[in-house]
Amino acid sequence: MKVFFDERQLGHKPEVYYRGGAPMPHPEQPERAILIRDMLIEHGFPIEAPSDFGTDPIKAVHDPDYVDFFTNAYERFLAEAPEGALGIPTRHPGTRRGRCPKDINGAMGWWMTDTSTPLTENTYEAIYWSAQTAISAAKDVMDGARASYGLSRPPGHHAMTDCANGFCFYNNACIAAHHMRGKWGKVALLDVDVHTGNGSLDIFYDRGDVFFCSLHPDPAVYPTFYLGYADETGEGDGLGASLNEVLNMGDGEVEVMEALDRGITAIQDFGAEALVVSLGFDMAADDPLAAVQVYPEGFAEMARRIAAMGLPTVLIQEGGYLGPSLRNNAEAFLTTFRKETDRR
Ligand code: SP5
Ligand code: ZN
Repeated sequence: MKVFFDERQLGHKPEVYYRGGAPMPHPEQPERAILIRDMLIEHGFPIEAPSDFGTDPIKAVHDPDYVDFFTNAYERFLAEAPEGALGIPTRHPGTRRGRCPKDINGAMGWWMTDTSTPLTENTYEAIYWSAQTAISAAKDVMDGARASYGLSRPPGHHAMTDCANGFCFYNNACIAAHHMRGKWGKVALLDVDVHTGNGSLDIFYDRGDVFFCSLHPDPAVYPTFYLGYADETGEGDGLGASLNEVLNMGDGEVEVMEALDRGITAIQDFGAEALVVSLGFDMAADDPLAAVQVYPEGFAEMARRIAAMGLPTVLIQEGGYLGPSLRNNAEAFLTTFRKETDRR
């Protein structure tokens, strides 16, 4: 199983995260990716640089103006920013009516719905190569690999067609899944990050060609609040092709595996020919954003159950934050997934 990764993804350096208004160090740090990469090198995984597919596959999922906004947004922000300012929006339109203004602060609020996606000096390079990493992993599987892993960072599953939120800018997993439609008629996206894949849900909500399933605690209780409820099952052509498996706060591995099995069954009933996994490790019991309790052996068991679906599979890294078990959880999932898929 190949691993795709590019050091330019490390250039996004968010400093501050506001939790309930309280500033704290931002959890989505470049060291997350370094830690996972180094663990994989120790296990002999081949690490490959992504190819450059340009912005067309990104714009196939996102508003082209949203994609282009980031190319020079930080420079525009810096040109007018007071000393010491952070690249975060301070006002939001609260509606999609109206227009994106020329003013950079107005534009930032137009394209971002929270304060967790700051613009930093090399944010564009990082999000561009994070997306290319995902597309490269998808291409590897389209070319015949049984499985491939895109070590994407910053993550993507909260990003919608035209807005960043929840540490996410470009929706890497959706970009990969849509790209894979070039080869397969029906693709599924399974999101096992502990947070709602609200961006992915929104992007594929009215599409019948991509099935989306996310496992996460009740969004009314555990952010992201606005999407991810059990009664959201898709609309139009996509009716029945979205599935929210809602967990309870503090759930253990028994409940998580039951939810995972329901998701897997739904994906099989849909008739998916290929699979993308939004792979977060923040279901860990000791994750800094912990909400449920999964341990390394639980991550290995998730890998076994997903691999047993027998589908061509692209794993895309989402969340999972620096804590005592991040390395062990990534190791358990990824070495197990490799073993189960190399066996064929
Ligand atoms: C990709 C990803 O994992 N994004 C995370 C977005 C987090 N959003 C808000 C989480 C709020 C967590 N509150 C945690 C309390 C832990 N004691
Ligand atoms: Zn997450």
